[in-house]
Amino acid sequence: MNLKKIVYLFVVMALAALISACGAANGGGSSKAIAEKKINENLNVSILSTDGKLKNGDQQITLKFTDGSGNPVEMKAASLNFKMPAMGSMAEMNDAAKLNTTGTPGEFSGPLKLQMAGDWIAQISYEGKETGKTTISMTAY
Ligand SMILES: [Cu+2]
Repeated sequence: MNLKKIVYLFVVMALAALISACGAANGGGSSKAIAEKKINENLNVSILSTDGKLKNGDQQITLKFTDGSGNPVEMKAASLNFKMPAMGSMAEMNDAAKLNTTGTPGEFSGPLKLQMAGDWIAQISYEGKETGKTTISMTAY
């Protein structure tokens, strides 16, 4: 290995360390988008998790509101419930995320426990400069 290669490797490693440090500073929270929806020209909502997947069982989930340019949109309150309509003899299921505000405006995060894998309807409500409700169809694995 020549010196150039060693310097190059060092720079790559330093960058990798920097990127992972930024990730950790992000509240150690959920950071990969699972689903996104454009509510209107000025408002988008996205659902994020630590690994970018919606899972059967326990997980940490984040709800994030942004404007058309990707900047945070502050909300006073928001909720996220996962509903599975009744299927045959199985009654309707509802699993709500226990969301809290985070250090980031327009971002709410908390634990979620889904009872089963399969298709769920994410029911989102929000209160802020705009107030409303929306749904996103999602699949848990
Ligand atoms: Cu079910």
